[in-house]
Amino acid sequence: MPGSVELERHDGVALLRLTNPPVNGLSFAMRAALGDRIMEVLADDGVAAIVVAGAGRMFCGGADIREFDAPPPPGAASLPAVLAEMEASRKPVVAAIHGVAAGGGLEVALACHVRLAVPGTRLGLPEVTLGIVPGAGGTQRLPRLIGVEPALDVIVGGRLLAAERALALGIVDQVVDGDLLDGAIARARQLAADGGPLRRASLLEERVAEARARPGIFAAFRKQMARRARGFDAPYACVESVENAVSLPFAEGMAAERRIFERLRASDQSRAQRHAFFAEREATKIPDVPRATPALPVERAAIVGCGTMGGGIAMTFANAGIPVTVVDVSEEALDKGLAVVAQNYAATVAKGRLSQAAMDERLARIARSVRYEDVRDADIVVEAVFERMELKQEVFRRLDAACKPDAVLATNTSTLDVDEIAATTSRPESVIGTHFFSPANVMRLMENVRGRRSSPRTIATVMQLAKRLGKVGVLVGVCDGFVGNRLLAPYLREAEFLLEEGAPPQQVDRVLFEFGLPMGPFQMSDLAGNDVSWFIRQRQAATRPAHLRYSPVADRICERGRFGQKTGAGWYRYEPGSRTPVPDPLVEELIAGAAAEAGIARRAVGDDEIVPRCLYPLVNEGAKVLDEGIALRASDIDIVWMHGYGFPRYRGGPMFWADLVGLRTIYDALSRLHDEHGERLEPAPLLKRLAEQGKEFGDVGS
Ligand code: 3H9
Repeated sequence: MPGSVELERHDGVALLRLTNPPVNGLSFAMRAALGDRIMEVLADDGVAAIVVAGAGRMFCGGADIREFDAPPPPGAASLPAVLAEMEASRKPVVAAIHGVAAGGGLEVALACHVRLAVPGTRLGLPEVTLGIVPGAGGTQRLPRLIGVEPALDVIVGGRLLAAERALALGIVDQVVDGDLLDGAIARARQLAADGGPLRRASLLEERVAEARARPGIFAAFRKQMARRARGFDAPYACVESVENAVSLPFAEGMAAERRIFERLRASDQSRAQRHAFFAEREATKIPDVPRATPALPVERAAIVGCGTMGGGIAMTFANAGIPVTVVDVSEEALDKGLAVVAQNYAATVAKGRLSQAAMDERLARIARSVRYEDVRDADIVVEAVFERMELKQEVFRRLDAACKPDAVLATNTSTLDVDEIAATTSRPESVIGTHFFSPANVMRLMENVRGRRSSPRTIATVMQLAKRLGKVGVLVGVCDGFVGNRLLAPYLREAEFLLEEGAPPQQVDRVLFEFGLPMGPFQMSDLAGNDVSWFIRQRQAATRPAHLRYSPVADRICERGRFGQKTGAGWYRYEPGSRTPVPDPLVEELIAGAAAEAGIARRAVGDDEIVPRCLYPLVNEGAKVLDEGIALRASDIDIVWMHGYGFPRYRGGPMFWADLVGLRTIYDALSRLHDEHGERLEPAPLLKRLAEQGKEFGDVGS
């Protein structure tokens, strides 16, 4: 990314425009240009005041993240130093902000003396989401400007705030309704004419002095963020840096911020989180479905099936402002399903995260019907009935008859063959999978499954829809389990084998939780419901190769009606009304019995065996999925697992994590497991190839 700073003169006011499309990223070239321009206008007697603005769509999206993979080039302009010059200027400097001011972009604005923004602008310091701390004074100037606790919220939260919120907090001085540049130039000129003292954030001591008198605030904040920040380094580093703003003079706080920034920039966590950022954007690019492909504008939607998934998907549409009709076989089924929807909304209202008015509006967008004719106007219909092929095919036959000709017909199947479903319609080109994850109104992943005949228009429609629904859409191909559940299968399988070999469920769960997953495999199954996978296993039983090892423990648990939390027992026991898993001797007995039948000698399993044993086979499956073209790129698999299964973002998803571990290490370990356990753990050809060539999954296709 190059980058320049254009200079325009407006009768004594210098307008500096950050110019580096698409987001005016602060590349090294841009920082140097900004430094040069500041020096130029400060030395120019014809300039009495300065306005800093952004060209094109926004003010500035922050540092150019692509340059973070290497240390700064020798002699690179230091942004903090440039901003120090600018802030120290005796000529007033006004920031004219539109679009977005994020990260380094907001830090540029914080070093100006006055900040103006137009309505609709979003501002914030999202560095924490990239595994770093703000590195150009954000952690030192913001607490001085708005107070320590609000600054912690902004910096550790990492979200972009609306201009009005930023005004209320004191981040911007004014939200301008008229022409931004005219307003900013007039304000700058006025400030120069007044000749009064300029407000420099670095010199504001009142807020930090006040915080110094309340030393407990940082410990309290750390405690409050602990659950959300588990495993992440950056949120803690952000708190440390803000704490420095309180305990150190400005210059020392700045020096410490830089050291922390550099340490984190070079860390694996930050590399992983930057990978996640770009992976999310890559996932929207489909080589044979270019951006310009016409998509069907979705103005009305329909859902078939009002169970947990159907209700959650209906909420997703309603939340995005799209009217939706839910169809089910009976009024009773609709009553039951929609009562759950209403309860979910009410719980959000009770937590203060949604207003009653907004809840009413959303509920009003959800219509109900027992007649397929009522989906006639829908631009997209999402089928979310029970996971059985004949049932889904019947639904699609009826949809084919009822829907308007250009409607997209989507199935929420998590494992079934989309092509077989499409084949029952007269319009397979309009059929596609949209696999939502439970709870559908919360989980961000939408695994869009492209059938053999899905048309570019159908694909473009669901990919654009994902964005509109606030989801991350990933396009995958048809196979059993698609990307997400296909990789889940070997992970769960090896976890269950480890039980037979001697590890109790709570040990496996603990180690994988400590790795960073939201919960281990057995707690996850108990939460999701063990009956779902039991049903799938029954379907697969006929085709399961008889010579491969199979653990019957999960089936035996289900045979006893232990479907998980919802039945009060599964892999664990649950006290009534509690979600806390309690180890159950009965499960231990079932495991020991199965091991004895299979002649498996039980032993103490080391904690250090568990991650390789469960996750290397998952990565191996990922290599197969990639090789088969089911996933377009390794980073798409990462997205599926980060957003669908909670794979920790600070590890960048399973494939990026594998690259960090080293494919040679994984290949060698799998080869040993293959020798010990047989064919199911044979390293995938792609993994072997990459390991031998010293390459990474990230190199595939690039
Ligand atoms: C920082 O500032 C450190 C400082 O504290 C210290 C410095 C010393 N760099 O998201 P979009 C690309 S750290 C490089 O679709 P939108 C993006 O990959 C930075 N590239 O647009 C995409 O490329 P492509 C802190 C970037 O309008 C294209 O631009 N800042 C950067 O939906 C369009 O992106 C952040 O964390 C970047 N900084 O949203 C903000 N940003 O077309 C990160 C974007 O090839 N950025 N690209 O796929 C964002 O959150 C959004 O991009 C933004 C615009 C809200 C700005």
